[in-house]
Amino acid sequence: MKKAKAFFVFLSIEFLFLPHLSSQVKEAWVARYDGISDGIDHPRALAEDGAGNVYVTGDSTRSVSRNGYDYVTIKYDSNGKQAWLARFDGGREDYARGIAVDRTGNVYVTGESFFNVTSYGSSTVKYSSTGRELWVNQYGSLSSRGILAEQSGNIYVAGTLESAESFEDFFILKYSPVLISFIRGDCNGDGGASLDLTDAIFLLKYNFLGGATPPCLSACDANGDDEILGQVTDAIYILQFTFLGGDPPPAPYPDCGEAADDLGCAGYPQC
Ligand SMILES: [Ca+2]
Ligand SMILES: [Ca+2]
Ligand SMILES: [Ca+2]
Repeated sequence: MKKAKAFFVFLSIEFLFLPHLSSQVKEAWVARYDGISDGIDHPRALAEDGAGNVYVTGDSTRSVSRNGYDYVTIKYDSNGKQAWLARFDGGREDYARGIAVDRTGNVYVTGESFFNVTSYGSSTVKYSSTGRELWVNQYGSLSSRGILAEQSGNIYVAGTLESAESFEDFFILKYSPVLISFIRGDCNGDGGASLDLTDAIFLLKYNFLGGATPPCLSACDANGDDEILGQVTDAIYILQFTFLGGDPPPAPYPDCGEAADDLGCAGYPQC
């Protein structure tokens, strides 16, 4: 009987404290995504970037008949407003399972894909900070479950690897960025000492007037944000540096140096 009384007192005290505990948080915002034709949409993983933005990825049907899944990845700003949305369709079924964000806001998503009727594996996708797909890498017989982005640019994917010998195993796959040597900002490829008006013009012509393709797209990324297409920001960056005392391009500049090549560099003969 004593025990029963003590238990009742304990419950009463708990009850008294519950309202205080539940008032410690408030709903700041909610966001909802309903995909194609009110289809089936399942979030699977979350990440944040330290700047208040939050990222979610998951599976989303891609047709009116609700057959076939793609990855859907969404960035929300600190107010819960959608900043961008990217779908990945590897051709068949794609189920997202993990997401990570690196220090410059690039986003990595991994999951499972069916390559054809009988074979499957992981598909890992890198998006720029504005949600543009930069690359896709696939690995057979791997069912990805999580992903980690290291500050240095390395990516780790963890999942289950299936094989005839050992059935199903823990598996970690490390991706390292492909490094190339170039001078940032030298869009026309005539050398870092010649980073000038002509580089900005070369880039603007390429982007907006059907001009020649730069020899090294990564060199045109003067502000180093992994974006050049359809933008004026890199040309403005070059002009501000050249004429208005703006900041120099981030490394590699002014000397040749190695950096990740996410944009495509056919060749940079100056280095
Ligand atoms: Ca839906
Ligand atoms: Ca130049
Ligand atoms: Ca850029």
